[in-house]
Amino acid sequence: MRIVVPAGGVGGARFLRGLRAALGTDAPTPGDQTTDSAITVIGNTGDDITLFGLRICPDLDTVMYTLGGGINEEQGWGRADETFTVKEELAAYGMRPTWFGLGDRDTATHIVRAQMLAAGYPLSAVTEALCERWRPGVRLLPMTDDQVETHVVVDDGDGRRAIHFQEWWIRHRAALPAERIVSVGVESAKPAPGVLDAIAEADAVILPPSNPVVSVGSVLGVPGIREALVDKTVVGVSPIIGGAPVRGMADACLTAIGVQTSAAAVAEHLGADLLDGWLVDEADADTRVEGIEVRSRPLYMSDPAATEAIARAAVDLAVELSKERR
Ligand code: FO1
Repeated sequence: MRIVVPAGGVGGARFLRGLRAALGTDAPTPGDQTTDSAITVIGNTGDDITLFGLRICPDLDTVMYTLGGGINEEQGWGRADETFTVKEELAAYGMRPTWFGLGDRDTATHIVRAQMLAAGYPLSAVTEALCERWRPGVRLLPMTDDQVETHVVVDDGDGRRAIHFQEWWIRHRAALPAERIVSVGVESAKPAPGVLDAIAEADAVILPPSNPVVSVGSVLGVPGIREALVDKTVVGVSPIIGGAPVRGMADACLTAIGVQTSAAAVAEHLGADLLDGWLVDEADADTRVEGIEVRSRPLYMSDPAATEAIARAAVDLAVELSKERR
Protein backbone atom coordinates (compact mmCIF):
# COMPACT_ATOMS: atom_id res chain seq x y z
CA MET A 1 0.00 0.00 0.00
CA ARG A 2 1.44 3.40 -1.00
CA ILE A 3 0.92 6.12 1.60
CA VAL A 4 1.84 9.80 1.26
CA VAL A 5 2.40 11.76 4.48
CA PRO A 6 2.77 15.56 4.45
CA ALA A 7 4.72 16.01 7.69
CA GLY A 8 6.54 18.43 9.93
CA GLY A 9 8.58 18.11 13.05
CA VAL A 10 8.50 16.05 16.21
CA GLY A 11 4.89 14.80 16.25
CA GLY A 12 4.96 13.92 12.57
CA ALA A 13 8.28 12.09 12.84
CA ARG A 14 7.14 10.02 15.83
CA PHE A 15 3.91 9.13 14.03
CA LEU A 16 5.89 8.05 10.95
CA ARG A 17 7.88 5.59 13.08
CA GLY A 18 4.55 3.99 14.03
CA LEU A 19 3.26 4.06 10.46
CA ARG A 20 6.44 2.39 9.19
CA ALA A 21 5.94 -0.38 11.76
CA ALA A 22 2.22 -0.68 10.98
CA LEU A 23 2.95 -1.13 7.27
CA GLY A 24 5.75 -3.56 8.00
CA THR A 25 8.33 -1.47 6.17
CA ASP A 26 10.54 -1.62 9.22
CA ALA A 27 13.84 0.19 9.42
CA PRO A 28 16.12 -1.59 6.95
CA THR A 29 19.39 -3.04 8.09
CA PRO A 30 22.29 -0.85 6.88
CA GLY A 31 22.99 -1.49 3.21
CA ASP A 32 19.65 -3.22 2.71
CA GLN A 33 18.56 -2.09 -0.77
CA THR A 34 15.48 -4.28 -0.82
CA THR A 35 13.30 -2.09 1.37
CA ASP A 36 10.44 -1.04 -0.79
CA SER A 37 9.35 2.12 0.98
CA ALA A 38 5.61 2.21 0.90
CA ILE A 39 5.72 5.63 2.56
CA THR A 40 6.55 8.92 0.89
CA VAL A 41 6.96 11.86 3.25
CA ILE A 42 6.44 15.39 1.92
CA GLY A 43 8.54 17.30 4.44
CA ASN A 44 7.88 20.87 5.54
CA THR A 45 10.70 23.25 4.63
CA GLY A 46 9.07 26.43 5.94
CA ASP A 47 11.01 26.10 9.21
CA ASP A 48 14.31 26.25 7.31
CA ILE A 49 16.80 28.93 8.30
CA THR A 50 20.24 30.06 7.17
CA LEU A 51 22.62 30.58 10.09
CA PHE A 52 26.41 31.02 10.02
CA GLY A 53 26.37 30.27 6.29
CA LEU A 54 24.64 26.91 6.87
CA ARG A 55 21.17 25.94 5.60
CA ILE A 56 19.30 24.24 8.43
CA CYS A 57 16.16 22.17 7.67
CA PRO A 58 14.64 21.29 11.07
CA ASP A 59 11.63 19.30 9.89
CA LEU A 60 13.50 17.30 7.23
CA ASP A 61 16.28 16.53 9.73
CA THR A 62 13.82 15.59 12.49
CA VAL A 63 12.14 13.03 10.20
CA MET A 64 15.51 11.75 8.92
CA TYR A 65 17.06 11.39 12.39
CA THR A 66 13.92 9.97 14.03
CA LEU A 67 13.42 7.28 11.37
CA GLY A 68 17.15 6.75 10.92
CA GLY A 69 17.82 6.15 14.61
CA GLY A 70 19.88 9.27 15.36
CA ILE A 71 17.34 11.49 17.09
CA ASN A 72 17.62 12.92 20.59
CA GLU A 73 14.56 10.99 21.81
CA GLU A 74 13.38 13.11 24.73
CA GLN A 75 13.87 16.40 22.86
CA GLY A 76 12.39 15.07 19.65
CA TRP A 77 14.83 17.17 17.60
CA GLY A 78 18.59 17.25 17.10
CA ARG A 79 21.03 14.40 17.49
CA ALA A 80 21.49 11.92 20.33
CA ASP A 81 24.81 12.21 22.27
CA GLU A 82 25.14 15.79 21.06
CA THR A 83 27.76 18.36 22.12
CA PHE A 84 27.74 22.12 21.52
CA THR A 85 31.40 23.12 21.16
CA VAL A 86 30.91 24.86 17.80
CA LYS A 87 27.97 26.82 19.29
CA GLU A 88 30.12 27.92 22.25
CA GLU A 89 33.02 28.88 20.02
CA LEU A 90 30.75 30.94 17.75
CA ALA A 91 29.39 32.76 20.82
CA ALA A 92 32.99 33.38 21.97
CA TYR A 93 33.53 35.25 18.69
CA GLY A 94 30.43 37.32 19.42
CA MET A 95 28.53 35.64 16.60
CA ARG A 96 24.74 35.92 16.74
CA PRO A 97 22.21 34.49 17.21
CA THR A 98 23.07 32.59 20.37
CA TRP A 99 19.49 31.31 20.95
CA PHE A 100 19.68 28.53 18.31
CA GLY A 101 20.77 25.13 19.67
CA LEU A 102 23.33 24.24 17.01
CA GLY A 103 24.79 20.84 17.87
CA ASP A 104 28.21 19.62 16.69
CA ARG A 105 26.94 16.37 15.14
CA ASP A 106 24.01 18.25 13.59
CA THR A 107 26.45 20.79 12.12
CA ALA A 108 27.94 18.09 9.88
CA THR A 109 24.50 17.64 8.28
CA HIS A 110 24.22 21.38 7.69
CA ILE A 111 27.74 21.55 6.19
CA VAL A 112 26.99 18.72 3.74
CA ARG A 113 23.73 20.46 2.82
CA ALA A 114 25.35 23.90 2.43
CA GLN A 115 28.15 22.47 0.30
CA MET A 116 25.76 20.58 -2.00
CA LEU A 117 23.41 23.58 -2.33
CA ALA A 118 26.41 25.81 -3.16
CA ALA A 119 27.44 23.29 -5.82
CA GLY A 120 24.00 23.71 -7.40
CA TYR A 121 22.20 20.59 -6.17
CA PRO A 122 18.50 21.14 -5.40
CA LEU A 123 17.29 20.49 -1.85
CA SER A 124 15.57 17.28 -3.01
CA ALA A 125 18.93 15.87 -4.22
CA VAL A 126 20.62 16.97 -0.98
CA THR A 127 17.91 15.26 1.08
CA GLU A 128 18.27 12.07 -0.94
CA ALA A 129 22.05 12.12 -0.40
CA LEU A 130 21.72 12.65 3.36
CA CYS A 131 19.17 9.80 3.54
CA GLU A 132 21.72 7.48 1.89
CA ARG A 133 23.44 7.53 5.28
CA TRP A 134 20.38 7.50 7.53
CA ARG A 135 18.22 5.07 5.54
CA PRO A 136 14.92 6.23 7.16
CA GLY A 137 12.89 3.47 5.47
CA VAL A 138 10.64 6.08 3.80
CA ARG A 139 11.13 8.33 0.79
CA LEU A 140 11.69 11.82 2.19
CA LEU A 141 10.94 14.67 -0.22
CA PRO A 142 11.05 18.37 0.61
CA MET A 143 7.73 20.03 -0.19
CA THR A 144 9.60 22.27 -2.66
CA ASP A 145 13.16 22.92 -3.87
CA ASP A 146 12.42 26.64 -3.80
CA GLN A 147 13.13 28.76 -0.75
CA VAL A 148 10.07 29.19 1.45
CA GLU A 149 10.39 30.48 5.02
CA THR A 150 7.78 30.89 7.74
CA HIS A 151 8.05 34.31 9.33
CA VAL A 152 5.90 35.65 12.15
CA VAL A 153 4.65 39.25 12.41
CA VAL A 154 4.86 40.37 16.05
CA ASP A 155 4.36 43.69 17.77
CA ASP A 156 6.19 43.93 21.08
CA GLY A 157 7.92 46.87 22.75
CA ASP A 158 10.21 47.35 19.71
CA GLY A 159 7.27 47.93 17.36
CA ARG A 160 5.75 45.75 14.62
CA ARG A 161 8.19 43.51 12.78
CA ALA A 162 8.53 40.12 11.12
CA ILE A 163 10.85 37.59 12.73
CA HIS A 164 11.85 34.13 11.50
CA PHE A 165 9.65 31.33 12.83
CA GLN A 166 12.66 29.77 14.54
CA GLU A 167 13.30 32.95 16.55
CA TRP A 168 9.64 33.13 17.55
CA TRP A 169 9.57 29.41 18.41
CA ILE A 170 12.93 29.02 20.17
CA ARG A 171 13.88 32.44 21.53
CA HIS A 172 10.37 33.58 22.42
CA ARG A 173 8.78 30.14 22.96
CA ALA A 174 5.88 31.38 20.77
CA ALA A 175 4.89 33.59 23.72
CA LEU A 176 5.04 36.81 21.64
CA PRO A 177 1.52 37.21 20.27
CA ALA A 178 1.69 36.60 16.55
CA GLU A 179 -0.35 39.00 14.45
CA ARG A 180 0.24 36.97 11.27
CA ILE A 181 2.13 33.91 10.13
CA VAL A 182 3.57 34.40 6.65
CA SER A 183 5.01 31.79 4.31
CA VAL A 184 7.59 33.95 2.55
CA GLY A 185 8.13 32.88 -1.07
CA VAL A 186 5.41 30.23 -1.15
CA GLU A 187 3.43 31.95 -3.96
CA SER A 188 6.20 31.23 -6.45
CA ALA A 189 7.23 27.85 -5.04
CA LYS A 190 6.75 24.66 -7.06
CA PRO A 191 6.27 21.16 -5.61
CA ALA A 192 9.62 19.36 -5.50
CA PRO A 193 10.28 16.66 -8.12
CA GLY A 194 8.31 13.52 -7.32
CA VAL A 195 5.82 15.19 -4.96
CA LEU A 196 2.82 15.37 -7.32
CA ASP A 197 3.60 11.92 -8.79
CA ALA A 198 3.73 10.40 -5.31
CA ILE A 199 0.35 11.95 -4.48
CA ALA A 200 -1.17 10.75 -7.77
CA GLU A 201 0.09 7.19 -7.19
CA ALA A 202 -0.86 7.06 -3.51
CA ASP A 203 -3.52 4.67 -2.26
CA ALA A 204 -4.09 7.02 0.68
CA VAL A 205 -2.82 10.23 2.27
CA ILE A 206 -2.40 10.56 6.02
CA LEU A 207 -1.98 13.89 7.83
CA PRO A 208 0.03 13.10 11.00
CA PRO A 209 -0.38 14.99 14.29
CA SER A 210 2.07 17.68 13.16
CA ASN A 211 1.47 21.37 13.71
CA PRO A 212 -1.54 22.08 11.43
CA VAL A 213 -0.41 25.63 10.72
CA VAL A 214 3.36 25.79 10.33
CA SER A 215 4.03 22.15 9.39
CA VAL A 216 1.11 20.52 7.54
CA GLY A 217 -0.27 23.97 6.72
CA SER A 218 2.99 25.03 5.07
CA VAL A 219 3.07 21.92 2.90
CA LEU A 220 -0.55 22.46 1.83
CA GLY A 221 0.34 26.05 0.96
CA VAL A 222 2.71 25.12 -1.86
CA PRO A 223 0.69 25.78 -5.05
CA GLY A 224 -0.53 22.50 -6.54
CA ILE A 225 -0.13 20.29 -3.47
CA ARG A 226 -3.49 20.84 -1.75
CA GLU A 227 -5.26 20.67 -5.12
CA ALA A 228 -3.64 17.27 -5.79
CA LEU A 229 -4.54 15.97 -2.31
CA VAL A 230 -8.24 16.85 -2.64
CA ASP A 231 -8.64 14.05 -5.21
CA LYS A 232 -7.26 11.44 -2.78
CA THR A 233 -8.60 9.67 0.29
CA VAL A 234 -7.17 11.74 3.13
CA VAL A 235 -7.29 10.80 6.82
CA GLY A 236 -5.90 13.14 9.47
CA VAL A 237 -4.85 12.52 13.07
CA SER A 238 -5.76 15.35 15.41
CA PRO A 239 -2.76 17.09 17.00
CA ILE A 240 -5.14 18.61 19.58
CA ILE A 241 -6.50 16.52 22.44
CA GLY A 242 -9.03 17.95 24.90
CA GLY A 243 -8.47 21.50 23.70
CA ALA A 244 -4.68 21.48 24.01
CA PRO A 245 -1.81 20.52 21.73
CA VAL A 246 -0.15 17.25 22.69
CA ARG A 247 3.28 18.92 22.54
CA GLY A 248 4.79 21.99 20.99
CA MET A 249 2.88 25.22 20.81
CA ALA A 250 0.35 24.62 18.02
CA ASP A 251 -2.20 26.58 20.06
CA ALA A 252 -0.12 29.75 19.64
CA CYS A 253 -0.06 29.12 15.88
CA LEU A 254 -3.79 28.39 15.70
CA THR A 255 -4.60 31.55 17.67
CA ALA A 256 -2.44 33.54 15.27
CA ILE A 257 -4.63 32.45 12.37
CA GLY A 258 -7.89 32.79 14.31
CA VAL A 259 -8.62 29.09 14.66
CA GLN A 260 -9.82 27.64 17.96
CA THR A 261 -7.57 25.06 19.62
CA SER A 262 -9.88 22.06 19.28
CA ALA A 263 -9.97 18.83 17.29
CA ALA A 264 -13.12 20.02 15.52
CA ALA A 265 -11.79 23.48 14.66
CA VAL A 266 -8.57 22.06 13.17
CA ALA A 267 -10.57 19.62 11.01
CA GLU A 268 -12.82 22.45 9.81
CA HIS A 269 -9.73 24.59 9.14
CA LEU A 270 -8.13 21.81 7.05
CA GLY A 271 -11.45 21.55 5.19
CA ALA A 272 -14.05 18.89 4.41
CA ASP A 273 -13.00 19.09 0.74
CA LEU A 274 -9.57 17.82 1.80
CA LEU A 275 -10.28 15.59 4.81
CA ASP A 276 -12.31 12.40 4.38
CA GLY A 277 -11.58 11.06 7.86
CA TRP A 278 -10.41 12.55 11.16
CA LEU A 279 -9.11 10.55 14.15
CA VAL A 280 -9.74 12.24 17.49
CA ASP A 281 -8.90 11.16 21.03
CA GLU A 282 -11.60 9.68 23.27
CA ALA A 283 -11.59 13.01 25.14
CA ASP A 284 -13.06 14.52 21.97
CA ALA A 285 -15.38 11.64 21.10
CA ASP A 286 -18.32 14.04 20.72
CA THR A 287 -16.58 15.81 17.82
CA ARG A 288 -18.76 16.14 14.75
CA VAL A 289 -17.62 17.89 11.59
CA GLU A 290 -19.87 18.34 8.57
CA GLY A 291 -18.65 16.19 5.66
CA ILE A 292 -15.85 14.46 7.57
CA GLU A 293 -16.00 10.94 9.05
CA VAL A 294 -14.81 11.37 12.67
CA ARG A 295 -13.66 8.36 14.70
CA SER A 296 -12.33 8.43 18.26
CA ARG A 297 -9.63 6.29 19.88
CA PRO A 298 -6.67 6.86 22.25
CA LEU A 299 -4.31 9.25 20.44
CA TYR A 300 -1.42 9.68 22.88
CA MET A 301 1.72 8.32 21.20
CA SER A 302 2.90 7.16 24.64
CA ASP A 303 5.09 4.34 23.33
CA PRO A 304 5.94 2.63 20.02
CA ALA A 305 3.06 0.12 20.32
CA ALA A 306 0.53 2.90 20.95
CA THR A 307 1.91 4.90 18.03
CA GLU A 308 1.74 1.89 15.72
CA ALA A 309 -1.88 1.27 16.75
CA ILE A 310 -2.81 4.89 15.98
CA ALA A 311 -1.12 4.65 12.58
CA ARG A 312 -2.87 1.33 11.91
CA ALA A 313 -6.24 2.92 12.76
CA ALA A 314 -5.55 5.79 10.37
CA VAL A 315 -4.67 3.39 7.56
CA ASP A 316 -7.73 1.22 8.27
CA LEU A 317 -10.01 4.26 8.16
CA ALA A 318 -8.44 5.36 4.86
CA VAL A 319 -9.05 1.89 3.38
CA GLU A 320 -12.66 1.91 4.60
CA LEU A 321 -13.30 5.39 3.17
CA SER A 322 -11.51 4.77 -0.11
CA LYS A 323 -13.84 1.83 -0.80
CA GLU A 324 -16.79 4.21 -0.31
CA ARG A 325 -15.24 6.69 -2.77
CA ARG A 326 -15.09 4.24 -5.66
N1 FO1 B 1 13.95 23.68 19.21
C1 FO1 B 1 14.13 24.35 20.39
O1 FO1 B 1 13.15 24.50 21.15
N2 FO1 B 1 15.35 24.86 20.75
C2 FO1 B 1 16.44 24.75 19.95
O2 FO1 B 1 17.53 25.25 20.30
C3 FO1 B 1 16.30 24.02 18.72
C4 FO1 B 1 17.39 23.82 17.87
C5 FO1 B 1 17.21 23.00 16.72
C6 FO1 B 1 18.29 22.68 15.91
C7 FO1 B 1 18.13 21.88 14.79
C8 FO1 B 1 16.86 21.38 14.47
O3 FO1 B 1 16.71 20.56 13.41
C9 FO1 B 1 15.75 21.69 15.28
C10 FO1 B 1 15.92 22.50 16.40
N3 FO1 B 1 14.85 22.81 17.24
C11 FO1 B 1 15.02 23.50 18.40
C12 FO1 B 1 13.50 22.35 16.92
C13 FO1 B 1 12.89 23.22 15.87
O4 FO1 B 1 12.96 24.58 16.17
C14 FO1 B 1 11.42 22.79 15.75
O5 FO1 B 1 11.33 21.44 15.97
C15 FO1 B 1 10.84 22.91 14.38
O6 FO1 B 1 11.30 23.96 13.67
C16 FO1 B 1 9.32 22.95 14.58
O7 FO1 B 1 8.80 21.74 14.19
